[in-house]
Amino acid sequence: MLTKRMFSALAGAAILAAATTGAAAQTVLRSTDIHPTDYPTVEAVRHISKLLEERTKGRIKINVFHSAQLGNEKDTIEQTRFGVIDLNRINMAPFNNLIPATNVPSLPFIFRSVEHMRKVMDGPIGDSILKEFEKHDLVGLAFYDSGSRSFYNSKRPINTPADMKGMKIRVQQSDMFVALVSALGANATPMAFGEVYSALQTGVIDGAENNWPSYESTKHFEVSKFYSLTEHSLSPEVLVMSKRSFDKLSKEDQEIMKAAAKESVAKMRELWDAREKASEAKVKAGGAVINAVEKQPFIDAMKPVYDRFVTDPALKDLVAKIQAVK
Ligand code: GTR
Repeated sequence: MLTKRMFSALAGAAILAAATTGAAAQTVLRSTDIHPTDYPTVEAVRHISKLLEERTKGRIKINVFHSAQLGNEKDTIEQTRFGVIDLNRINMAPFNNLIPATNVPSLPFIFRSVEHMRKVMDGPIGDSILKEFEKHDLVGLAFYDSGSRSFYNSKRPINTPADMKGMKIRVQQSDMFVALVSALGANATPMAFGEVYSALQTGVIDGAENNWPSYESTKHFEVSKFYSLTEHSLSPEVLVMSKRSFDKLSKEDQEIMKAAAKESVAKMRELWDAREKASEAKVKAGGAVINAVEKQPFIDAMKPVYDRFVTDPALKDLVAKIQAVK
């Protein structure tokens, strides 16, 4: 849904605007992110802009809209497909219902570690998933880290799936995440990221799930202090470009864009690793109660999720390939 605020943010700005600055026309790409201005994903896209400006002698740059100025993730997907937004840094989960292959890296416990995730997403498997976006008017440019997602709630520490029975847990707008939470005996409530704080505060929901930096930046720890280290999903972030906008670039500029996006991954990870530590310290100082969790009962409970979402032979093959990466 387009809100008034989003309309005014979009109004008047020509997309891929060829504003004439002196002799050379300049292309200003519009990029969206729901995170605040100092978040590693936002900084990473600014880094791409810097590389683009250098490499095109200022012909191309990116205007990075942060803090959901252009809307929540689910809505911005449509706008990116139509070319109203040129670039979108977003999690894989909101794509799960649209692009079947994106379910795979979001699956619970599919990755053994961050290193495993990075190796898979940086290699041919990751590239094959990026390619899937093209069938949906998008160009997949790069994957970014999102750490691991754990459950937090305002009631009690979660040690076993039984502790989650009947809890109302916010999830991203993805059927796979709904199934994940349901398989643990809780009630999943899909909701936009920006609505979660007040839903926690008013008791509309009991909890949610996210990584350290999002738990901290949203201040959810203030209203939902039990953070239980289930680390159930490493669902990565992705940077996509509107195919319409991409096709307007020259072949040479398309290559510059692709290379700059890939190069930004290292920069993002450097910022991410530091931010994870800082956020963990901040929520602990802010009163969050953290507990370690024995993961096996959670892993065992995920069979119905795999049974339902990994039925297609191509997805089965993708899961097997990921598991085979050492
Ligand atoms: C964050 C992720 C966002 C969004 C958010 C959410 O970790 O970076 O893109 O998916 O979680 O839970 O909605």
